[in-house]
Amino acid sequence: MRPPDKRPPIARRQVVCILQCITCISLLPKSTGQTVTNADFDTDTISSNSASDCDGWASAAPSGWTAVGGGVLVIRQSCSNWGGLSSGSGSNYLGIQGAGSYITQTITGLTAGVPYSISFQVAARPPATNYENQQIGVYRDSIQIYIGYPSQAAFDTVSTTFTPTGTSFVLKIENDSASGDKTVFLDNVIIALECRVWYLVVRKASEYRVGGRWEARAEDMWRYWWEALVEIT
Ligand SMILES: [Ca+2]
Repeated sequence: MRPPDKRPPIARRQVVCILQCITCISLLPKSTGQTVTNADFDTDTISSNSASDCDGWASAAPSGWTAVGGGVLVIRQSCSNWGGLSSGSGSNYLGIQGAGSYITQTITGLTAGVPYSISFQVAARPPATNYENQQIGVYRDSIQIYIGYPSQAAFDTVSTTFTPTGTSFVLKIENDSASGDKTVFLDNVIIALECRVWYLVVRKASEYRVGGRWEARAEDMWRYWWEALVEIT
């Protein structure tokens, strides 16, 4: 059943519609993603070309990132010395070896209070008999937004969402394993504005779906936009 019509007068609706359009136009272009410098860990060249000796920067950071813990290194795809995995994204991926080692990068240009997604490819160093329970954590400033045990068989793409409180934050990706020789692999870090406004509009419209029919009228869409924008701010 259609809910009571609580719409304000037409003049106010027109003003609201104009504000909605301005807001949407300002938000949607950013859905192409935020800049993450050297997100694919392919900026740096690994000097060695042998099949087994195919990593670099055991005590330094990859370009664009700060490394802490001394166990951060860039690894060539399919490097046998690190288990032979390949992410399939570019020439290299990152290895974070040793519990407590991590990388950071300041991400800028965000819109406070609006949800973003972060996705990345992740794996753990094989073989399982020696390197079980390798854990990776992702943090927005000091707040954990992802924790997981990556596969040792292949890279997987995982994602999570977060809502920044300002226009920038420090992204931290850490080896959160228990102590010991444990290594997590990382590649292809992508941060993008979530299309949550559209999602909420569709969800709110579906609330008025009765008997398989869409009861929402086109003229009601202004309200769904408004409610969606209010909900995310
Ligand atoms: Ca890569």
